[in-house]
Amino acid sequence: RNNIWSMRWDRYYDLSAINAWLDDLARQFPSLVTIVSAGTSYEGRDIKGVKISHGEGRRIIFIESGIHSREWITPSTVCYAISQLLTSTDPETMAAARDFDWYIFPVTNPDGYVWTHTEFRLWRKNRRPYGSEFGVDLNRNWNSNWLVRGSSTNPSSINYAGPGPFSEPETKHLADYLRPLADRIDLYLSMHSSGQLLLIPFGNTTEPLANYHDALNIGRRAMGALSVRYGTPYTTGNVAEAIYYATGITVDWVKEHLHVPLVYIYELRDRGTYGHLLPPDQILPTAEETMDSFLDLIHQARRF
Ligand code: ING
Ligand code: ZN
Repeated sequence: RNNIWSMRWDRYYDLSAINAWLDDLARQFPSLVTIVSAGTSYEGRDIKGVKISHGEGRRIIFIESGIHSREWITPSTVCYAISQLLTSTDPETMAAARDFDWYIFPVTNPDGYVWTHTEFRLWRKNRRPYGSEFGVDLNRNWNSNWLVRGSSTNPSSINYAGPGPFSEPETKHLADYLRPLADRIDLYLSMHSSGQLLLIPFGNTTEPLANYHDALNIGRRAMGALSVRYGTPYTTGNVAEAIYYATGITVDWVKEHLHVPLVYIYELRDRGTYGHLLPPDQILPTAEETMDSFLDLIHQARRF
């Protein structure tokens, strides 16, 4: 049987290895780790996550990753964060683990993730068939300005938004899972790659949301903390401003419907040299610097 130390940070893992590791954690840390599920994917796979809690009912930090299956660095990075929350002896990390209920879902698009390991490394969408095509862009399928911008009605597009908002089991079930938690979520993170960006909703407009300036300042400071270890530069800004307009995205729905105070998209390493094919020797540094920024975000969220 494996344990928390059996996951290494110099290689990528497939879905069954990640899920087995999560199950092992629940056995190894029964008082801290609960296996949670955001339901079932189109092909019937469990959307597995962990809850790390030192006592029920604390404020929540929610991390969703792997909604785009080819962005392999995101599950690796959040698995590293899980390992740190459970084993670190750094006082700040221990306090962050102790003071919040952490919900972390490393692979929210399990069918796509399996496909990237077995058939096509650069698959982004889920695997539901539409006509002769496959897959909906799960980061265009949320019920917030669905299909308004940066989305396609064509199933062959990598940005196919689906036949309707929440048409896909992966997004619908995750939304259903989130709703009852909404009042307790302090910080929601949607993990993507690449580009080294920290993005703030909304994706359809550069009009600032109510707390935009606070969110921007908090994000900028956290990216300062991220860059300390290896000098990795990040740009912080509004989604629509920083990259391109897109709607039906997770974070817009979380902000608009759940009113979570702090909501960010991470676009992890790199800035185009390798893109989604980030070499395994960058997993550990990416994960370490990202964890540094999580701790800084939390430090600020406590005061927010
Ligand atoms: N980027 C995300 C995408 O869905 C995003 C996040 C959304 C960025 C909207 C900018 C605007 O396109 C990646 N890399 O998937
Ligand atoms: Zn993405």
